[in-house]
Amino acid sequence: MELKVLGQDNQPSAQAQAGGCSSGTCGSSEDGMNHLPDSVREKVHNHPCYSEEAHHFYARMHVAVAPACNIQCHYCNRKYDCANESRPGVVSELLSPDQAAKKVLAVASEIPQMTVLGVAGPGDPLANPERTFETFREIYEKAPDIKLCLSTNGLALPDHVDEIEALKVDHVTITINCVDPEVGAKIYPWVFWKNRRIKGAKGAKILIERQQKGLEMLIERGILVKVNSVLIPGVNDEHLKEVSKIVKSKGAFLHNVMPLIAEAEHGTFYGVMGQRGPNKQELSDLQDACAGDMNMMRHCRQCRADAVGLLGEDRGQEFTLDKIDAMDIDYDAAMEKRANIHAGIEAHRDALRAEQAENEMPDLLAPVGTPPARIAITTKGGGVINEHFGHATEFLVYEVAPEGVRFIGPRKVENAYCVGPDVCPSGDDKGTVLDAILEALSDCSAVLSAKVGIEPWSRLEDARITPSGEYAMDQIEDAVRGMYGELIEQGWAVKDLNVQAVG
Ligand code: CLF
Ligand code: SF4
Repeated sequence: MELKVLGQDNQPSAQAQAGGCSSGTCGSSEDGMNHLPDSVREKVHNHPCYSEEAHHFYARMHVAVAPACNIQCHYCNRKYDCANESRPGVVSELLSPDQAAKKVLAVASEIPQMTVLGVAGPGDPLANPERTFETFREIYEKAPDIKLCLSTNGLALPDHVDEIEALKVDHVTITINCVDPEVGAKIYPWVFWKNRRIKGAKGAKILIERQQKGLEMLIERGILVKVNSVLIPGVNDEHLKEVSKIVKSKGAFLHNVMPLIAEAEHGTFYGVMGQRGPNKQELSDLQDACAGDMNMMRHCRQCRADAVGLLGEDRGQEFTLDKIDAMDIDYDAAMEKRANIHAGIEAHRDALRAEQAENEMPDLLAPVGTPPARIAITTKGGGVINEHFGHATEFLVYEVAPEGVRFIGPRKVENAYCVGPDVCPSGDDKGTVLDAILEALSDCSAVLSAKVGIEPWSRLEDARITPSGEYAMDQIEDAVRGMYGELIEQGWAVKDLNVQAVG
């Protein structure tokens, strides 16, 4: 069957065939949502963070309108974006609400797959309520087809639930790292509350109470809540299981456990004190432990506060203020085009599901007891293997076992191995970039790309990672299953999954 999705030029391409995790083991996969009421499915089906499947097809954007913050986290340096949703060490350009609204209309016109506008920093959106809500108000009035999304530390949340509801901000993320003030005192040195700086466990207690109250108020009003937690080994790792239980019991929709990234050069308290982040296995073990209680998000990319595009890509440079000023935007016309394109994407997803339902899958992919393998893939979106190894800036890692396939998470590589003849690294530089990729994939037994060059091919083989270009344009999960079969036939050596730090 020929299936069409949009490429970066927004023209339908015949390259894509499928999308998402069909195993139902990803907490936020569409299959895992069949039990949800229609009203909730409607809120989730095209939100790239709330649905793992949707993130192959739909994009989000953030506008950095909120500079101030009302608490201090030990993993934050105010020179950078709020680390509760963003990758540490990244600085976004601050916009006024008017500039932000203009940018949103420009992006929505140029990238019709963009369905969600989030405000996530660079400080705390609700410590800057006027700027945040002015931005939302403008978008609510001018672009009613865009979903609004907000991320907060929760301290000011109960004061703003009415406005959140009135502006139809249907998705709110609260970063909850603890429910015990003694644990909180190790994460938050102070909170700024009622014009006073309150330190230690006393301050953490206020923050926790406000977060929980805000969560309950949002749930009462039918607003979807995602909870982010930063996993800090030795501080809140065991404790997060209790956090997950509690937020689930109160009605949170999704839990996103993110790894602490603490680098001394970022100048954060944890970075300077040498607090380590979790390794890949610690992160996925904790996500698994929490998954018994909760839908888990595993596809978070810890975006910038001004991110634009599909999760994992950043098209912000296409929408700088000078470029936006030069654009002539007819949003009514854009909305019509967007509606048509969204209908095409949904038809495509329906066709995929129908196709998957027709394909008879064996109950077991291999005899019981066959060890699981981790397999990395490269994709530009659309749910297929369509990215060259040398162009990838991230790898998606899947784990496949006799019982099925599940998504483990993305692995970012700081530099593409080869981004074109002008900037392609050479000699030692190329070797260094490749070393970093091999390290990122050290727990994987195979990597599937649209194409793999000769040099990386032999380095991958030396590292006992089987490269393959045979699955180009295949649906991701089909390809992963196929490669698992090949590995079994070859009698591959199982990898040690206890690997280096995430990040
Ligand atoms: Fe942005 Fe966050 Fe809304 Fe998504 S991001 S405010 S819920 S629209 Fe998404 Fe980015 Fe992870 Fe956030 S991948 S950092 S979870
Ligand atoms: Fe930094 Fe965000 Fe924490 Fe505020 S809430 S201190 S901006 S990480």
